[in-house]
Amino acid sequence: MQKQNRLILALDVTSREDALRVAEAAREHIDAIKINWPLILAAGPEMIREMSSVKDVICDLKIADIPNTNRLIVEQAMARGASAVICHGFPGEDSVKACVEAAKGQVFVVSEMSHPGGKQFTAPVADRLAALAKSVGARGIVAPATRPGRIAELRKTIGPMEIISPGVGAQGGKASDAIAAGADYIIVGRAIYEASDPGESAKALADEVRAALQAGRA
Ligand code: 3DU
Repeated sequence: MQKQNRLILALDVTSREDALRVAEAAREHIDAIKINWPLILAAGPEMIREMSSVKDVICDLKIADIPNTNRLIVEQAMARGASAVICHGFPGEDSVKACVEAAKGQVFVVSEMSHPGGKQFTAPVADRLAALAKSVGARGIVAPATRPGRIAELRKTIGPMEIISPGVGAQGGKASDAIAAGADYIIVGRAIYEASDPGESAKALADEVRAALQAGRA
């Protein structure tokens, strides 16, 4: 996955036409496309392959099952061209390990979720979920742009592993805050695909990220 714009497009649209339109418009300003259930259910799993010809695809299936089922799910996603998958950590070490093995390490584990309900069950165990991700050799974690302080905290647990961070825009988080707190990439959906000009919106976010990085270096 490139690390040029540090922007991952969450392509939660529900038709192939919209997916192609938004991906094409945002293409030069993003590093990867995250595909979740809405697009897969609406337009089929072949969207993974189709989008992988535009950018690297992260399959956000929030995988959360027993190890054997996790393995089968990850194999299907990778066989269609996914570069990485996202799984939950709460099913336990064996379940996360099965994902890591099947994806050859290309796994992001959800830690604290970004929505208000994320405080209820995920926040109290987020550091343990992040430590689990590290111990099984995952690539990184998903941490909330809505609570940048938590990104900085979780960074202490995982060291140089990657942090991808949703919650920018529609959920109230700011791209610059998430990057300043230590996120490697921000994940943005509605603020791009619901914009009247998705390409312009993606560009503005990528510019904001660049400015935050420069300010951090100054
Ligand atoms: O709020 P947005 O429209 O920018 O979309 C955010 C995306 O990130 C969406 O696909 C959602 O399923 C995913 N996500 C979170 O929003 C929060 C998490 O903790 C994990 C994933």
